[in-house]
Amino acid sequence: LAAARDGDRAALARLISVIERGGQPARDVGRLTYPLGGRAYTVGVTGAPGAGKSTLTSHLIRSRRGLGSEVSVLAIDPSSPFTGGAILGDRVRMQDHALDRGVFIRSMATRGHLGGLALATPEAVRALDAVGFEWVLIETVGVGQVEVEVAGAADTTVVVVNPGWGDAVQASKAGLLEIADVFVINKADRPGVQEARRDLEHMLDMAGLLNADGATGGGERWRPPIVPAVAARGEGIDDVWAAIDAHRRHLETSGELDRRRQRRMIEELRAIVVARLLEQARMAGRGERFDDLRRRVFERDLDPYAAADEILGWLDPAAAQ
Ligand SMILES: Nc1nc2c(ncn2[C@@H]2O[C@H](COP(=O)(O)OP(=O)(O)OP(=O)(O)O)[C@@H](O)[C@H]2O)c(=O)[nH]1
Ligand SMILES: [Mg+2]
Repeated sequence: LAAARDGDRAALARLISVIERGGQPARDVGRLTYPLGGRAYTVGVTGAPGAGKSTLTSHLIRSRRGLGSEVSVLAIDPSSPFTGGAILGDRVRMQDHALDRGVFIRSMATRGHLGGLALATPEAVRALDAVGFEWVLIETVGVGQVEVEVAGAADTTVVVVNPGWGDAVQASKAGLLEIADVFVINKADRPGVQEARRDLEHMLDMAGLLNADGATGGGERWRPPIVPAVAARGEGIDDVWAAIDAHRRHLETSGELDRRRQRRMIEELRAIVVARLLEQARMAGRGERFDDLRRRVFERDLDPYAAADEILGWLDPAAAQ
């Protein structure tokens, strides 16, 4: 950690590997990085496979580097057959920054980490925060619930869609509409941009009507802006940053940033507790004692709730994991 804070990028990469692998060493890293953080601002970039997230991210990096900020990127790899090539693709598209020491790009997969990506990602973000990155961009493919959750756990979430029939509807089905703070219609060099914009506006109107009783905690409600871009040509990048910056100002002036971060913290705490209980239950669910229980439930000697009570009784709250 000390080396990483001194700017040693290889040390930082190793630190993130430790977090990825999980277990006690990851927890030690977390204990050390946590008090050092709190300054980084996180931006999630998500969307369907191939929407142009990496291309956009690469330009977002370049643009913010132009202002002198240090930028890091976590590219989350859900390791699904869908996106098998994602890591390689990201490496290729982002190699422009390979020689820039103000940029750190890292792909992350979930391996040993208890709770998987949902828990490993905030831990990795805290490591990047602790070594002093002002910006942490998190690229995830919005395919599954966990990936959508990971992207939505950023301070500002950018959802990338493409022009063309139904992409907005697909985004909505994937749960991306709920987490979007900014929409980017990327590949705006293709036909259908106006239709995509209209679909998104329409869906935002509907969502606004559904929440009309306004449990917003006061203040102006944020309506996600819709920004066209041609990432492949670097067009629209300033507009995307302007939208992100505006959203950040909105969160900061309304007090919503702190509320969001608190909600996230509670969510994470809950997830840690659940993951640890599951792990303990998994351990308890082995051996003769469990076989016996299973047999009794199967023979209707014991109902499932009573069996669950019994299993909970086996768990050892003090067993640190
Ligand atoms: N026509 C056009 N193509 C683009 C644009 N932006 C990106 N692409 C192309 O779209 C393809 C996918 O781009 P990526 O940036 O890898 O997309 P991604 O969303 O990161 O993809 P995954 O991480 O695999 O989900 C590449 O061939 C890009 O060159 C654009 O604005 N217009
Ligand atoms: Mg990508």
